[in-house]
Amino acid sequence: MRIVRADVIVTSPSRNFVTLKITADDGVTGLGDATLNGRELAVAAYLRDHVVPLLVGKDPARIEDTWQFLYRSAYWRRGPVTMAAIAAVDMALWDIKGKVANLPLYQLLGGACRTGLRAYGHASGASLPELFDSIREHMAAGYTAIRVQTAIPGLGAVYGVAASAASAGAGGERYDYDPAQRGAQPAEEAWDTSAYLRHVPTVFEAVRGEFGPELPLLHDGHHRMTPIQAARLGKVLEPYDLFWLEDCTPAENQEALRLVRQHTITPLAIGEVFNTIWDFQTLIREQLIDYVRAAVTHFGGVSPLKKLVDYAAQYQVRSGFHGPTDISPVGMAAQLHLGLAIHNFGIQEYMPPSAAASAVFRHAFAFVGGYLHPGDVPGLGVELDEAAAGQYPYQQAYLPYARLRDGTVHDW
Ligand code: CS2
Ligand code: MG
Repeated sequence: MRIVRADVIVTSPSRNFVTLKITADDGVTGLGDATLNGRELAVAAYLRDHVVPLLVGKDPARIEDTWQFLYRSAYWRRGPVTMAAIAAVDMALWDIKGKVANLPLYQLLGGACRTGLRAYGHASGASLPELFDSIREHMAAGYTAIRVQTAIPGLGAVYGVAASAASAGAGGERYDYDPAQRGAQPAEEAWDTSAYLRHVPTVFEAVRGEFGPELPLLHDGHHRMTPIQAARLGKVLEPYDLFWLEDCTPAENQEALRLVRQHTITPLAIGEVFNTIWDFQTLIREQLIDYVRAAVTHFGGVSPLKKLVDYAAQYQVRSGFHGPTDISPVGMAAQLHLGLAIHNFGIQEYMPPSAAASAVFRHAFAFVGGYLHPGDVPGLGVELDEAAAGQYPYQQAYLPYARLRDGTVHDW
């Protein structure tokens, strides 16, 4: 069997997606997600100009060898663009292997360790009543775990807080539907960490008051605190028994988490912007985190993400794979197969794809009663409707960025 062609498909059904489609000489095809929010075309070019020419003629069955070839022969390793490109190839080859074996991917990864994957959804509000309504909406939709993000008094738009329907984004979709906003320039948001640190504990106190002690609650600090600020927030949130506090501080400096861990027992999740196992090594080896947040699309694919969770398992660290709308249905499918097959599964983030995206990416995975299942279709279980994809040309879009009151650029 030989790869005869590989196509890079860029489409924008409510948001931009980059997909690699590999075709083998017997006509079997495989899909891979290469979507890097706000930098999509960089990965598309990396694939088109540098990777696709190297794939044609290769044996699609040699997944690990192809991964090592793409990672090592590039000489320039790691980084979000490179690893998203390699991820797409890896996913597509696993898709082909599943179709050839006539098995869903999770069966090739060792079979199911559970009947479904518990998911968490994104509730948010500009006020407590709006937040409570959003939590109820998500519970009514089946979610049994809820991420809580809230507006901050004195600040305008902040990460994760849906614009109510009235002031929704250009497509009429909720703000938290996708943080990347179409346009030629990124939106600037004001940020004030002290105001945030004063407000968030009051919100979790109110949510626990309203919904009781059992509902698993998650919160995303979205990389905005210094280590000591993160330690403080983790500590004051302890009475509200969070499932996790995510990305509490930028973790390029992994040692920074030692200070956080020293001061709080609130479980910590990190890693959605990480691209290789090296980014996690100290965090896992020193038990500085409890969940790995890597996503298959940004971590180089199924093959390295499996190695990461196997390493994490030695330290009782569990998976919490990143699953916002900028992970395409192809990427979501791939990590659901992996999540079903691993023992140390923790929880799966799930922002449902839009109706337009689901029409372009017809997917076998399903969300029922708060749990996800990848389906039992051979391979990943996603078919790309290229005619439909052609209806949605790429549109420039950027993630917002943040500035402090004195104008300093801050982590968004
Ligand atoms: C977020 C993401 O879902 C999350 O946990 O951190 O929404 C993140 O902001 C986006 O994926 C950025 O593209
Ligand atoms: Mg996050």
